[in-house]
Amino acid sequence: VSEIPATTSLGLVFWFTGLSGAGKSTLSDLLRDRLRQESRNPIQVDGDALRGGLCKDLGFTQQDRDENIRRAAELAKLLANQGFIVLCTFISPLKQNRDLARTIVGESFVEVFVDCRVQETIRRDPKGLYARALRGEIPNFTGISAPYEEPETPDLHLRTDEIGIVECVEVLLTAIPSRGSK
Ligand code: ADX
Repeated sequence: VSEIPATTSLGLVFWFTGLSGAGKSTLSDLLRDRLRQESRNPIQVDGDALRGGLCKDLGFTQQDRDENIRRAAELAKLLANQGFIVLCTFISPLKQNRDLARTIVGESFVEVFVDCRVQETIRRDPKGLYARALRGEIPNFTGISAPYEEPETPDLHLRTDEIGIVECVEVLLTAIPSRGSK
């Protein structure tokens, strides 16, 4: 676990990247609850939620995903600059997506690789999307018919198919600077 620079005095952006079904939202929800208990200031920015409104005009081509990530990162930056701990959950499949988000957000950006084997996400398939994608019903589906480039040097690497979700949240909590002093 790498330490986040102590200069990050304001907000923080946890950017969860990983396959659909890898556990991004589950982790974000649990971390949100833990942070609330500690009277911190968590706020969630989620792919499915944004796509239901702010990013309704976007699909899943590479170009649309680029724009989806750009908007999300700009929103995260605004919120982090106001002191929120922002929990962003986006597949963000390409290195260029994550690099853009990092460039927009700046030094408060923490890339979290939510790592789960595709065989396991297919087994979990919480939304039934993998089954449909495997039948060829969803084009450009990440992990099946569209690429996911694994982060090579994420700030945090959580293997959700090997360690428990509670343990993952502990790792995330320890990465927050000055925890407990707020
Ligand atoms: S991203 O690639 O632009 O970062 P985002 O995280 O916003 O994706 O949205 C992913 C969610 O959209 C998935 O969890 C899934 O519910 C849904 N989805 C629908 N179509 C696709 C697709 N072709 N590829 C991936 N996810 C899809």
